[in-house]
Amino acid sequence: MGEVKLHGFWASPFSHRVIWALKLKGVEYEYMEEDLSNKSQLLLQYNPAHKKIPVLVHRNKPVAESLVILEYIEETWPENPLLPLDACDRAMARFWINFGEQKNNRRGTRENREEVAQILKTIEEKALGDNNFFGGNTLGLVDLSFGWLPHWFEVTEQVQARSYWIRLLCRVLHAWAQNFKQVPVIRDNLPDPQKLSAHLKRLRGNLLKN
Ligand SMILES: N[C@@H](CCC(=O)N[C@@H](CS)C(=O)NCC(=O)O)C(=O)O
Repeated sequence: MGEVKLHGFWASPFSHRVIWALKLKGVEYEYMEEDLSNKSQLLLQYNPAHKKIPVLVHRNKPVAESLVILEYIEETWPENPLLPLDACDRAMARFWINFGEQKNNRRGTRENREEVAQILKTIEEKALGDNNFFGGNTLGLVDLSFGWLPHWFEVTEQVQARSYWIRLLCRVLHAWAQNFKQVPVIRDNLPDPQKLSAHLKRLRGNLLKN
């Protein structure tokens, strides 16, 4: 203990990406919950550019940004690989992670629902195809990077009182989401849906006020 620390926030899908990767690799770590309204001095020191969680600290050296952390974990603990061995397949995995991330960052903008649906359709048809997981039969970094979809997207949809339209529109992606949530490491490390829903409602309420 003490060698690996993770600064995170219980409701953050970005923290969860890192938690899942560490657990899948069997890496022991100490978890430091951050109060995002009163960030610790250590967090500010470790991530001075963004001042955001997650930050992984390994042997007293910080690594910030969830996708950068995932790559660091994969390089540092190569056992149970989360990226394909073939360089071309690895490049494709990184392409889809990048694609999803750019689209994920635009979720909060005025993009309408049809556009979001189009993005999800592209991911479903071009990246997932007939596979159980993005990497084939086992979970990999692409799955972890899209891991906000099954739980957070679902709870957000409920908070916004919309029907769960992805289930109807993207059946293959929906089936993937169910596979994903059944993997023990994922199933056992998801925030409580009721608590998350209350948290997202509060956030939405604050956003609507401003
Ligand atoms: N691109 C970053 C996003 C991290 C992020 O947005 N973290 C949020 C919590 S979900 C945060 O620390 N917010 C605090 C703030 O913005 O002050 C990543 O992938 O790590």
